[in-house]
Amino acid sequence: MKLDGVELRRIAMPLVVPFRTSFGTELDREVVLVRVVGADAEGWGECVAVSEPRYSSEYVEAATDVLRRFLVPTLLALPDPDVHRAERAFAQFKGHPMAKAALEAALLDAQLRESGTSFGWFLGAVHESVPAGVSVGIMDSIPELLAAVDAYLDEGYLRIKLKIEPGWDVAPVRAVRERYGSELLLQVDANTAYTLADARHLAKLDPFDLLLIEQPLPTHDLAGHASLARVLRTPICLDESISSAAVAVHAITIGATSVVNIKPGRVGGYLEARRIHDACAAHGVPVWCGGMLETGIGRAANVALAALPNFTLPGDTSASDRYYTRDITDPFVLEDGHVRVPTGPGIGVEPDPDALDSVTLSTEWISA
Ligand code: SMG
Ligand code: MG
Repeated sequence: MKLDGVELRRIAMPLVVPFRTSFGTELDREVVLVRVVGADAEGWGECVAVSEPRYSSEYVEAATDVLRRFLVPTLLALPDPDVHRAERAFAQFKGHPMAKAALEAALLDAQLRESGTSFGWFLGAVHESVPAGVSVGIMDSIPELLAAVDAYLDEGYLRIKLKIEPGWDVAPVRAVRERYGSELLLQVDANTAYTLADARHLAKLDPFDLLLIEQPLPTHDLAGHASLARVLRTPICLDESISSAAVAVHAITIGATSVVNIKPGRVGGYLEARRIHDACAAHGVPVWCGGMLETGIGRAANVALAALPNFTLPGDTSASDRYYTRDITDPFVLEDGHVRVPTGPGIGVEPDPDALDSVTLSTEWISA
């Protein structure tokens, strides 16, 4: 497809409630949106990098810089740009998967809109809607946590994920398990907050029959996760560690992970995300779709991905109102605990121009 240029748009969206994890507290979601403009269609992508390099090394300003200086010019220089050629061209630059994923998603959206096909169709979605879980941040007290979980369960969320850190782990898990009983699908996410020396402590979570413990140890410590897996009964699920299909296969093979969280931004795009899905399926390892507090743009694409067959656990693909009072697209809503997969061309949703303007901090245009 012939490209006219690419717009980078910085937005800031206030979250409905602060989101506290073991690495920090988010109050506002600062996002770079990418718009790829072609002769016959345009497409949108969302960069999931956060404001500071605390989840991973990427952050908004760095992602913008690498997009502006390296990725967008590389895309615009391709004689016949398409998503597969773009992915290969981006590979010459090390790292920056979130920046690459955003531009790849915008290009893919444009390509699919041009051909009138949906993200779900392209990726191989087999469901019309996907089960929604919700990720519940670290709170100041157990009563406050239980009130939040009560409200989410009332809304219909099918699975609860508690963010944990040293000092906020066994007690909140026990409180939630005792209040809602053994039926509740419950899991925890440590975002790398522990070390192998905490293995005995983490084993205290075993009696609570968690679906999984997500990323207890540092990002690059696959061997440590394999050791921990031999001590815990709770299955380990890697998030931060899984940067590619090759790493996923390695982690599975050495016994470091028995469930995988897939986030397209973390792995460089939807093409690699689908490869991870396929590789995990081939190894009999279930996957689920992670979340990075996306707006409707990123959420639309994630929900399509989550409709692939090996996404057998509810994802962090919550409804728009869990994050934002006013999303920039038509909001994603919960219907019986599920979120509907868009069926229109591309990601199937559009930003609302007024909503978008009201949150825009800056835009820049890079011409072909
Ligand atoms: O999008 O609902 C969401 C957030 C889910 O907990 C969530 N994400 O490590 O899985 C994770 C965290 C990272 C959040 S960083 C902003
Ligand atoms: Mg996580």
